[in-house]
Amino acid sequence: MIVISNRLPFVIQKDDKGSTIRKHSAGGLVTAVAPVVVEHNGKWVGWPGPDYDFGAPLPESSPDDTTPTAGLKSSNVIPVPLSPNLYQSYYNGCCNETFWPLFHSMPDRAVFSADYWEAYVEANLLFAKNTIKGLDDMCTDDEPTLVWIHDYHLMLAAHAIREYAAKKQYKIKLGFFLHIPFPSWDLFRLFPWADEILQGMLACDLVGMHIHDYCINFIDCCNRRLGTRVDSKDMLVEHGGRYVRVAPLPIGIPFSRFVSLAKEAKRTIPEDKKVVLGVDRLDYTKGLPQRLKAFELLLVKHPEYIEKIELLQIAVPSRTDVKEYMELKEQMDQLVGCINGRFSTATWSPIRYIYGTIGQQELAGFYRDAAICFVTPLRDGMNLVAKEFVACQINSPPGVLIVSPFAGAGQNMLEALLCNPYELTETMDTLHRALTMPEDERTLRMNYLRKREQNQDVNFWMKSFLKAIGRLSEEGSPVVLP
Ligand code: GDG
Repeated sequence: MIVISNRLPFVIQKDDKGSTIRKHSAGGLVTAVAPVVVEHNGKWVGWPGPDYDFGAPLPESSPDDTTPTAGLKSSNVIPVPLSPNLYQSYYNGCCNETFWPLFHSMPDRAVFSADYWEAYVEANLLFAKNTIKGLDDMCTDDEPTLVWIHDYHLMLAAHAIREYAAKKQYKIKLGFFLHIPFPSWDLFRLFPWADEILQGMLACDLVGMHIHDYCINFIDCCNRRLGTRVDSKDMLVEHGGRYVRVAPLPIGIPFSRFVSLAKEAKRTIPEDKKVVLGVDRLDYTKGLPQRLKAFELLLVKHPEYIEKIELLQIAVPSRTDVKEYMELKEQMDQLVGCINGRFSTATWSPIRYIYGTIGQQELAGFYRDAAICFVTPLRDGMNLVAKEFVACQINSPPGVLIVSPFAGAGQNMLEALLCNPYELTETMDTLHRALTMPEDERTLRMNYLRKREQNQDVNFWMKSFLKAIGRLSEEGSPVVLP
């Protein structure tokens, strides 16, 4: 198995003494996929971070490393060299200023630039070339090698890999997973190089997305833009004499790890305190200003909550060199200041705002002890915070999850309270309903939510992906389209 993602599963950094070390990345993807790459002696292709000097030996994991990437030897890792200029235009430019807003259905924020696009094509080709190096080491005559490409950074990488494998007569299966939404045709068509993106993704055998709606959007775009024959019922797209399977494969979380973390976490929220919790990267897709305004409205309409509840918002700094993100930070600072200034008393402030990252153990404690988790993105591929919250809800009686229908999680976590974050009164009313929900209803809803996340955890997701790609015949043609 070869996994390709924009970043390696760890960042290579210099420590105080100038030695090169690995810094672990804690995401669910790494937790689930790294052990499988280790077990099968596979490879991981990705950018190692700005501190790595190309040509220098890659650091091995330290003997006391207990993270999921500990077993990844340097021979399992292929770092992709991207110059600072290329990285700027490819990653900050095309990925973050174009695809991120467009795919989150915010076209007014998207920048369309031929320079960015050129950098994106170049970077994708570099990722593909480095993957090809891995193929030479791994492809045998027996089992096909699985090449698993992750996310919107690498939508063009598959084509060159497929061509090379065909030339060498290597058996491979190419899989792609998109972690963000796939937009509707009407938005996708704004991208001037839409054909290339679709063709790039169709160079795979399987295209996985979080939910059915995104799959339908993708299939519709293939049909309308490329004129390909599609079967929306069986989710197949015919392309280049092959059939590409498109499948909803909602990602899960390492459920049992979060339960253990929650069991061990110290209590930092006193038992008599009702905390409404928000945990997000500071990103304009997450609906943070709307969330603060809905909370403010609650204090206006229901003054009985004054001195009784608190909004604890963790906002992790993200893409801090992009203008939109700097502006959002300013806006949040102002809103928090205004609301706290307006409602604070001598002994209480309504909002506790952490601009930074906290440890995962502490986070699990917050998830466990919060009365409500307030997940209100304007658009979100899935949203793992909603899932991590329910995993950590081991107290009795439990809290309540509020989730936006515009997050993938809002489509699958059916027992959560849904609210439209674009409408402040509805959001405020939902918050009030959650705060006053009877204990037995909370318990019933939470039990169902937890069961589903436990059964469909991140390992289940990975196995589902492997099963979906394994089901294809060698030619990639499981059924014939009418
Ligand atoms: C993309 C898609 C999709 C947050 N604050 C802290 C912290 N976190 C961790 C959470 C969670 C992760 O960050 C955030 O995941 P999300 O899913 O909410 O959002 P994105 O980063 O936008 O992820 C998203 C996901 O990919 C997976 O496919 O669900 O839709 O946008 O795991 O726990 N972790 C720690 N401290 C913090 O302060 N340790």
